[in-house]
Amino acid sequence: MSILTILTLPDKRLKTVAKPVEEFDESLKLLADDMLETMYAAPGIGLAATQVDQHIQLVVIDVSEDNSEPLVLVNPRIVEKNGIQKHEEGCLSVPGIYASVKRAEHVKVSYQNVIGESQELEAEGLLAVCIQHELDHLKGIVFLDHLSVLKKKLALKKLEKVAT
Ligand code: K2U
Ligand code: ZN
Repeated sequence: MSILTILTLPDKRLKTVAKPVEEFDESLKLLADDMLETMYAAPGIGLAATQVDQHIQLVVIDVSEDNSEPLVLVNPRIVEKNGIQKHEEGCLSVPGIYASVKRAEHVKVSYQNVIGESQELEAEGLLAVCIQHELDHLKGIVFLDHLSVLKKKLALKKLEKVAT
């Protein structure tokens, strides 16, 4: 297993739209394992393949207190969402920047597991936030893109300072 390099803004590769996974082979399993190890080491509770410069529809998530409940979502898509919640978000690709983002309170996600079996998951609260945050990454979207023009500008300016 390996710790992978996480892309950070302003890297344009974070804007790449990920392609569907078609081959459920050993390399997919290895990438998912490396992403989980990278996420736990960060530490984080989610990581999208886009963030490690692998532009396929794959995310890993673990919102448990003791890193005991890893989720590997392949070709995930939200099939139902309702309610609204606001949550302070950060991002491993936007170090040191935090902002409140509005998202759906409850989501139903359809996805495949790492061996290609179709699955469905319902989530609310922090898990729902994390799922929406990670699926945004697969569309080339970071949480700053949900902010007002002014708030995003201020955040990017702060990011520049944090980076220098
Ligand atoms: O995509 C990422 O960078 C992973 C995020 C996922 C996330 C962001 C906001 C809210 C929920 C999940 C990282 O895990 S950010 C670090 C973090 C760590 C613990 C709790 C919340 C956020
Ligand atoms: Zn993120």
